[in-house]
Amino acid sequence: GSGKFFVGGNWKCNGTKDSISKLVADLNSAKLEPDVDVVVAPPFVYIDQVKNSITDRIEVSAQNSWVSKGGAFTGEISVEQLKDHGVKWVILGHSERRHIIGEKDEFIGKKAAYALTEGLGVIACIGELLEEREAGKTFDVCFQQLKAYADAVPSWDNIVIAYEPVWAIGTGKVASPEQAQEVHAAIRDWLQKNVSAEVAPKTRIIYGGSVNGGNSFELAKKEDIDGFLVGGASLKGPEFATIINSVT
Ligand code: G2H
Repeated sequence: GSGKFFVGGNWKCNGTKDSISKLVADLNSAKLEPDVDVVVAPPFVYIDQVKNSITDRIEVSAQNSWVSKGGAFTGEISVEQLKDHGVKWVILGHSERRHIIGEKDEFIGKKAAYALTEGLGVIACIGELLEEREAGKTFDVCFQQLKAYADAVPSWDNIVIAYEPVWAIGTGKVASPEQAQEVHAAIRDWLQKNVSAEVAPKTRIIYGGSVNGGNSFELAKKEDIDGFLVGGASLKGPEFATIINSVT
């Protein structure tokens, strides 16, 4: 793989003050391999609680951010507000925001550019739908989504790419290590040809989609899989720790 192994827990729209307090306690007491960047992304309203209770070993991410400076944007949360809470990362371009909420490539690229300019790290998600995979368009779709980031961002220094095939998200149908590796290698090749020979080897490309404590070890062995973005299994402290510790 490239760079330090990176594991993110995307809690999505889950949790209560009580359940999150238990999850944080479990994570604080878990034994985690030192050579892994670990990030959790709680819902906005619990960021303060998590930030105030979680070990410094684990950084906090948001699940979204506004596309520009805050102001008259009802219902949005600005990058400045996230930074005010000590948030270090933001997940952008998640398939649930693309396909349920309707966010488009260009808007996502602008969000990434703004967050990076303001100093947040960006977990930039991409991934194809089942019908796109079946039509042989997996690479086309991923490259188009990558291009939207590449056209907008000022630098790739603080970007982690998350490849999340939509058919594997929350379905229990994980991509095989070979399927994931094939796309990760293609992404790295795309970076090499379209961004730079320097960025390609050092950018971390993580896999997301039904990762759990039982499949993470085999996936982590693959050359171009540099970590994971974990949804459902990140809500269970011990299982999330197992996934973190699958670093090879
Ligand atoms: C993919 C993933 C986390 P899950 O969305 O981003 O979720 O692990 O539940 O498939």
